[in-house]
Amino acid sequence: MAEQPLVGIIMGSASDMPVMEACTAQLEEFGVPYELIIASAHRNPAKVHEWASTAADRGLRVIVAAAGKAAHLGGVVAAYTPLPIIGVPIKTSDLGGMDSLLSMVQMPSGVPVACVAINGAKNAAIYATQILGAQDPAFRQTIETFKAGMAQA
Ligand code: RP5
Repeated sequence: MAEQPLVGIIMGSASDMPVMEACTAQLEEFGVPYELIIASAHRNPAKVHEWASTAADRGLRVIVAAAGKAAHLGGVVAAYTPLPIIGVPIKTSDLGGMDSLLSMVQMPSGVPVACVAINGAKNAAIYATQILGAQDPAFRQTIETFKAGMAQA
């Protein structure tokens, strides 16, 4: 039987996937089971609603939401779930990702979306694992080992 996904990754377009491969690769290296969906807050709002509103009951513990341009995806997902959201603003051709960053990070009071750097997909995976590690000693150890490795590099 497949492992229960703990991290849910949602991205606005298949065009975000090359950036988000740094997130999936890091989660795989850490042994964190995840699920992945492509759904846009603007193009597929019903799909986003269905996925986000069932995420917690399906066993997910943290969500990574990646989007570019008018990047409302993290905020829309946050509206439908009690789970913590980590936003990944995707670099864009017109405004270099500042559009994505500001759309994602400037959430109104009451609806937080944590936000990593533009194209910060690897950090999103690390942060998601840190959130898991706050409750799960195995993932806490994963992060401690990772940090110890960086200190030796
Ligand atoms: C956003 O629009 C996506 O997250 C993507 O970063 C951006 C461009 O999407 P495509 O036009 O490449 O599908 O919704």
